[in-house]
Amino acid sequence: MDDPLFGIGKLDSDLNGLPPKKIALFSASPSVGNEVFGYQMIHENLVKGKKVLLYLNRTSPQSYKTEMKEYNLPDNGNLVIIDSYSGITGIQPEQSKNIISVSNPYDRTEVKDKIETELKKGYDLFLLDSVSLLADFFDFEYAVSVVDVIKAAASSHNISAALLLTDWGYTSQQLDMISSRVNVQIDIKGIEKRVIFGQYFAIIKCDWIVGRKFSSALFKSVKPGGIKIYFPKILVTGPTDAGKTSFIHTACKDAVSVDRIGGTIALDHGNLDFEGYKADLFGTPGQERFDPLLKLLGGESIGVILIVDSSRPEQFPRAIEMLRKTETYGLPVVVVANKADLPGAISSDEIREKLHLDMSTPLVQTVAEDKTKIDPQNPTKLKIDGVRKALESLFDILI
Ligand SMILES: Nc1nc2c(ncn2[C@@H]2O[C@H](COP(=O)(O)OP(=O)(O)O)[C@@H](O)[C@H]2O)c(=O)[nH]1
Ligand SMILES: [Mg+2]
Repeated sequence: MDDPLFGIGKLDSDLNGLPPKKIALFSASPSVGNEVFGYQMIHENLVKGKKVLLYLNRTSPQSYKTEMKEYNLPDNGNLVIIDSYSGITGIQPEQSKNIISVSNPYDRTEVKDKIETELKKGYDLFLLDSVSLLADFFDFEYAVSVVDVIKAAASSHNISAALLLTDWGYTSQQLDMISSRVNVQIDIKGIEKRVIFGQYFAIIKCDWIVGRKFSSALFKSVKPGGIKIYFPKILVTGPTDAGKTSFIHTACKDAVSVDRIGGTIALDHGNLDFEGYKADLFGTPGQERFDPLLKLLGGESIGVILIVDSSRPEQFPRAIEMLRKTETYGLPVVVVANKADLPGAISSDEIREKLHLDMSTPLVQTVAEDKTKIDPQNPTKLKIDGVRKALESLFDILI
């Protein structure tokens, strides 16, 4: 059977999942939640038929499962939970064969015993939510000793384990005690300046992947959906009538086009939600009279989709010029050769040559979904395959 996964595309592709006997630490600053990483991981592994055990002291099993559902990451009824929360609050613990109550959560020995005894029964994945609550409830040294119990059990029973920690201001010596015991550490932080602009995670260390540098990733926790890698700005540009608006409206359900100036739609915006990624797509106008706007529109983009009309190579120099004017030349770019259906459409190779693209720049052909429905006054829906391929190619470069 395959190793347990993180359930987050970037982590799984960077780390090849979480191998047995390995311990992962998700260490979050207090302003950002790490619990969704737990939901996502549990869901992914239950769906794959793995046996998952959760030690829970942060909330009740019931609200935990409700939260999972709100993110559309439900447990499939097979999740086993050691409930250390109900005992603290005095809430009657939920009766279920999959819930193991800690009768006296103040009893240091019972907590460890319950974890150890249950892990012996054989699980693929163990999740502790959370280490910081153990440290606050008992003391830091005790939390570390629980990690040691988990480490030993994971090692003797071939279990992958993940620990969730919120850094409420522990000393670096304390954090090192946990850090030095885990095999992979993922920090989850906010980009903060009085308000939180964004959230990101970064692989700080990993002892089973060598010689590779990891990049950090912006993310959003989305209900429903869970953790999505987030790209704040992707520019969609190209000459007039190439199909920019059509592309954005095909890619994004809720796209809006603003500034109808004399029948010309000038700007487009759409929220993209695609295969674990979220992005804001911004479309530029193509007409030269809007050129003064281009630099502004291109600002802060991190990637570009350059759309050309395959049947109008005479517009290609203009397409390149749009990259310069939006000041996005040199950013990761995917070229979309649209209108592949038109009689004058030239081949990909010719387009590549005329646009002076090197082989590392992806070129994807797209075409209207239904040629018979094309209205020259309005954008049209494009075939989804091409649009998906273009987006995948760009995300491949960006991530
Ligand atoms: N034949 C054909 N027409 C298309 C295709 N894609 C878009 N169009 C049409 O081309 C025109 C310009 O498309 P639009 O998306 O508004 O281009 P923009 O100016 O780049 O935003 C519209 O009339 C669309 O219906 C395609 O693949 N084939
Ligand atoms: Mg348009």
